[in-house]
This record gives sequence, C-alpha cells and structure tokens, in this order.
Amino acid sequence: MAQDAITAVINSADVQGKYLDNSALEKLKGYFATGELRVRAASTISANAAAIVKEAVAKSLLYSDITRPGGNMYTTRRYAACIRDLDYYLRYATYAMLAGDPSILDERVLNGLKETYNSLGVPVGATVQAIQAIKEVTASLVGSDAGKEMGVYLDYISSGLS
Ligand SMILES: CCC1=C(C)/C(=C/C2=NC(=C\c3[nH]c(/C=C4\NC(=O)[C@H](C)[C@H]4CC)c(C)c3CCC(=O)O)/C(CCC(=O)O)=C2C)NC1=O
Repeated sequence: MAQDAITAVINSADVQGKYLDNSALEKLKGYFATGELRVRAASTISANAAAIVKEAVAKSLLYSDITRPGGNMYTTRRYAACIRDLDYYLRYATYAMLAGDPSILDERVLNGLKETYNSLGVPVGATVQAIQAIKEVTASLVGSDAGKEMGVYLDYISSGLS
C-alpha cells in the first residue's frame, strides 16, 4: 500500500505499540513545516507539466541517435510513448513529493517497469538522462528547496530503473 510521511511514522510506532518517539515527531515536524512549499511546488509543476517535459526532452534526447531511424524514439508512436512515460514520471514524482514518501512510486510506477523496458528495447540510460533533465528544469521553475524535494523522488525513479 502506498503511504505518506504521516502513516509511515504512525505505522512504525504502532508495530511497537508505542506513541511516536522524538525522532518520529521530528520527522513529522519537518514534513508539516514544508507542507506549504510542497503544495505550492505541486501547483506550479501541474500548471507547467507539458512545458517541463518538452524542455527536458530538448535538453537530453532531441538530436541524438535515439530520435533517428533505428532509435527507440523514432516514429511518432514511439516518440509519443516516450513523452507519455516522462509525463508519468513527473506526475508520480509530484505525488510522492506531496506525500513525503516514495512508496507510491514502487507501487504504481516501478513495479515491472525495468522488465517492460528491457523487453521492448527502451534504453534505460537515455531514460535516466531525461529524468535528470526533468529534475533540472523543475528545480529552475520551483526554486532550489522544492527542487531538492522533487529531486529525491526523480532520483528514486532513476535508481529504480537502473
Ligand atoms: C504509470 C506507470 C506506467 C509506466 C511508467 C509505463 C511505461 C511504459 N512505457 C512503455 C513503452 C515505451 N516507452 C518508451 C520510452 C522511451 N524510449 C526512448 O528511447 C526514450 C529514452 C524513452 C522516453 C524517455 C517507448 C519509445 C515505448 C514504446 C516502445 C515500443 O512499443 O516499441 C510501455 C509499454 C506499453 C506501451 O507502449 O504503452 C509501458 C508499460 N506505463 C505505465 O502505465
């Protein structure tokens, strides 16, 4: 089950039959203190999602062998599939950033993804480059604090794919 920063600390206290200890409370404090920042970043990202992906693709994949005949992004269908995948990564990273917890990424994005990519010949290295470009473009849009938060979850997807 996908969880968030709150249910994560509650579940781990409950397993021990205890109230939240100091380190759990500190974690929650940090989460609540950055709540406004997370919500604002999510709103900016959702208003600019298509532009973020477009710029990230321009920075990382366009004009490379991947978009030429023989490349995995060649043909309109495969190009569109790639853009759609990057849209998924940005949207789910935004959910995880709001939740302050990566479990939704394991559950809804990474589950079986590497196997799918390998069987279709989708290059993982190039995908990770595009995700890293999304990270840069997003940070330049939402500022470095929120950008760092988003970076945690975009990196989580990158390492889950690698
Ligand atoms: C929300 C969870 C979710 C994810 C993550 C997801 C990914 C996903 N990407 C796919 C394909 C694909 N993914 C890509 C992506 C790329 N090719 C490249 O060269 C680039 C480096 C890269 C983009 C960055 C391409 C081109 C295909 C189509 C491959 C093919 O059919 O030949 C497929 C196979 C089925 C399909 O074509 O739709 C899945 C399941 N689907 C989901 O439901």
